[in-house]
Amino acid sequence: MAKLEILTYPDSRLRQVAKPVTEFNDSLRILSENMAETMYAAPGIGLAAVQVDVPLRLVVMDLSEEKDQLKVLVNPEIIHQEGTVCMQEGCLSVPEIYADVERAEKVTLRAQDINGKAFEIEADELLAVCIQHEIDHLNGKVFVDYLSRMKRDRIRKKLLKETRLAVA
Ligand code: GNR
Ligand code: NI
Repeated sequence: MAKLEILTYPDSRLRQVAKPVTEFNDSLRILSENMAETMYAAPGIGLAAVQVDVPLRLVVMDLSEEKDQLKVLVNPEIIHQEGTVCMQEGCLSVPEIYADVERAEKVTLRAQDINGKAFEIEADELLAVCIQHEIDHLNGKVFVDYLSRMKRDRIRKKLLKETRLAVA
């Protein structure tokens, strides 16, 4: 297993629109294992392949307390949604920034597992929010896109400055 580098906003590679996974092979398995290791180490509750610069429709997630319930979502799609909620979100690609975002309250997700077998999940609360947050990443979208231009600009400048300091 290997830990992967997580891209930081405003890296333009976070804007990649991920392509559907068509081959359920060992390289997909290895990628999902490495993404899980990266997510657990961060630590985070979800990670989309676009965040590690792999433009494929692949997400790992684990919202369990014990961190022993990994979900691998391949080609995830929301097939039903209802209601609205506002929840404070964070993102491993936007370190140490938290802001309220409005999302659907309940979603039905259709996805494939690591072997290509289709399944559905009905989700609410944090799981529903996390699913929408991860699918946004697969479409090149980051949660700060929902904030005002002023807030987004402030976040962009802060993170650019931190990245420059890290490189120097
Ligand atoms: O670890 C994460 N926590 C989180 C909290 C509230 C709403 C969404 C998230 S997802 C985030 C990990 C991440 O950046 N996934 O893309
Ligand atoms: Ni994120």
